[in-house]
Amino acid sequence: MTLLLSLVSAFFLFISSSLCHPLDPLTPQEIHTVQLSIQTSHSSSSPNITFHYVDVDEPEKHHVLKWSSSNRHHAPFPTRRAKAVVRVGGKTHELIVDLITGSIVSDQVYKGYGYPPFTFEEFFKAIRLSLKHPSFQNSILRRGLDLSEVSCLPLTVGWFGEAAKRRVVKVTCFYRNGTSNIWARPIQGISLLVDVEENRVLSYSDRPREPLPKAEGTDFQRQRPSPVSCSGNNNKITITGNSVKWASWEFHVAFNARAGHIISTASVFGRRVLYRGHVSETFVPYMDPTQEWYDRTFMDVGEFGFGRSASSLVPGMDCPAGAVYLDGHMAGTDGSAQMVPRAICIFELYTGNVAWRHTEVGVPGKVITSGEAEVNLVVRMVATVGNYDYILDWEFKKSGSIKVGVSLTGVLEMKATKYRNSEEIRRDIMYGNLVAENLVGNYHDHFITYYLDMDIDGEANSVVKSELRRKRTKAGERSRRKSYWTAVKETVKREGKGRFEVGSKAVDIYITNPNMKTKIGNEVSYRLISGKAAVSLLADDDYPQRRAAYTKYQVWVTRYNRSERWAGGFYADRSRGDDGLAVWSRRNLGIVNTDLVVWYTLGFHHTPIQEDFPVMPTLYDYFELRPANFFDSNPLLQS
Ligand SMILES: *[C@@H]1O[C@H](CO)[C@@H](O)[C@H](O)[C@H]1NC(C)=O
Ligand SMILES: *[C@@H]1O[C@H](CO)[C@@H](O)[C@H](O)[C@H]1NC(C)=O
Ligand SMILES: *[C@@H]1O[C@H](CO)[C@@H](O)[C@H](O)[C@H]1NC(C)=O
Ligand SMILES: [Cu+2]
Repeated sequence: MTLLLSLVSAFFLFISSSLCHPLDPLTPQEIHTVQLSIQTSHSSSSPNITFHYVDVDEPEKHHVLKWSSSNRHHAPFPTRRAKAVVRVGGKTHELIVDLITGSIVSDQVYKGYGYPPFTFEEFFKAIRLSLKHPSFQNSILRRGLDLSEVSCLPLTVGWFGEAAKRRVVKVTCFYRNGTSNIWARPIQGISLLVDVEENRVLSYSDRPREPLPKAEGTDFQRQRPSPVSCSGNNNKITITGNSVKWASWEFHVAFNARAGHIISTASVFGRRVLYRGHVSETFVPYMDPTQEWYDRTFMDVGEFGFGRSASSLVPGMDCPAGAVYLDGHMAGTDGSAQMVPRAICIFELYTGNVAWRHTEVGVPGKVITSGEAEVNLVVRMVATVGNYDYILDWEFKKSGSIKVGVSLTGVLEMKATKYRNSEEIRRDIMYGNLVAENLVGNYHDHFITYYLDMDIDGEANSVVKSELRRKRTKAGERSRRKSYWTAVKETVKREGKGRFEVGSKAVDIYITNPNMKTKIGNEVSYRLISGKAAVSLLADDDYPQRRAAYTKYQVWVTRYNRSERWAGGFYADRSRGDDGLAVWSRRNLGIVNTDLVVWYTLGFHHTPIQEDFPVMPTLYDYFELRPANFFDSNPLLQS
């Protein structure tokens, strides 16, 4: 804190008293400063300003690096600013607020396609308007249902080539009457299109109805068993503000409404690995082309936000005993600070696996056995986006690996049907499977795309693609073998070639620092170990696919650019695919020995089954960033 005392502004001191790192998330006081400044500058319409994005305006990377490498004494604390996106009078404003003076640095109207994320209040408003709508009430009564047992939910509507000029949601409803699992009881056929800014229902439709699925067997609430304690030890984790030290790792954890948790400036044994990593976008398209379902093509991060969807973690269920919890702060619709208690947990995980071992019997008269149990550090959050729960883990290993995993659970999005048994279905196209009587679990995907600003021993990095290829032994080689395989390595020169399908082919991707060598001359690297192969199967000219074009490849590499963090573009709601990773990559910039960003997509093609009902057991996939010639030998023997 000594550095801060030398700075002049009293206001600055007030704000910074709890700040330790330039990438720290906005404090509640700072969020308040942003709210006040913007309301003051737009005072004539201030009651109607809605806040859609408020976050730290990310300081220039070189300022942050200079500050963190100077031991916090000499380099100045980077300028502390906030970026906000608000809607005023039907326009989207992008503002930068100086958090020291509280003044507006810039205020520009965004004129491109697409809209900022929805807020909770807008969703609630759409539900209230729907429940009050006379035609809707009539439909409910005509079906013999009790209005007080109806739950409605707004869904984003995507874009299908129309001139989108409104911020709308499509409201769809469910009948509780005896269950808390609303998703299992869709009132099929009714939908309302609601303009969340004009506060009115634009259209109403009640198509031929399907039977209401029954309530029995749909509830998933259970008495929670007492927590299993298999850890309970946090004295090896040091958390100062948002900075974490554990084993040989040091990193910074932040939280924002859009990405959820963010890992920054991660280093192992004092050597840099990852400047910044977080979920960048998701894409969840449903495979049902009918009127009620075709537009379910969600991009949850950009349309709503993983942080905004963060669930308060439940000790003993979400995180083991002994976990350390961090609260999350964000701006609500009116710009005021809101807190998510226990948004993030950090804990040591005894995986039950062996980190390394060996038994040696080759030494006469001895049996030598040595090894180590695997103990990792997990940074976790849970985003509950409507029906689904995403458990998002960053797992740090003592071996220098970072394992990034997602578990999917929650409730399927389901469609009512007249069928009660699969054998009754003859020629009807179902777009999914019968998971219970009168209920179809529709086919869909989950794509979760990560932003990974890799800095392997510094910013200047390259990407090397290593393909394992079969070779025939040549006639002259005088071998009794006919074939073998070898690794053919190639440095990827440009962004246009920095797109890979992994998982299905024998291809390894290395992020290397061509300027740094191990003692025996290998380029220091990290290897990307991919999870299951999963790219989008939709046609390139399908509208949802145009918006989420980045799901056509599982790995992309682009040159670092401070304004490129959201793979589907910043304005994802009703976007048209004219911004985002696939567009940036077309610039085809050189990516040799320069600052790089790797984008990785974890993908799940989900064909629902009965066990996914009424609530699904977790489905897990991960990728790993693993040191490869980064250390001179196994680092586990050094710790
Ligand atoms: C706020 O919005 C409401 C409803 O759209 C409108 O009637 C009112 O005039 C607006 N107030 C201001 C100050 O712009
Ligand atoms: C609602 O639940 C009650 C109690 O189980 C039942 O008697 C009633 O028929 C149900 N109403 C509808 C419309 O399903
Ligand atoms: C950085 O990204 C922005 C947004 O995509 C783009 O407008 C700008 O030209 C990029 N800068 C460079 C140097 O490529
Ligand atoms: Cu699913």
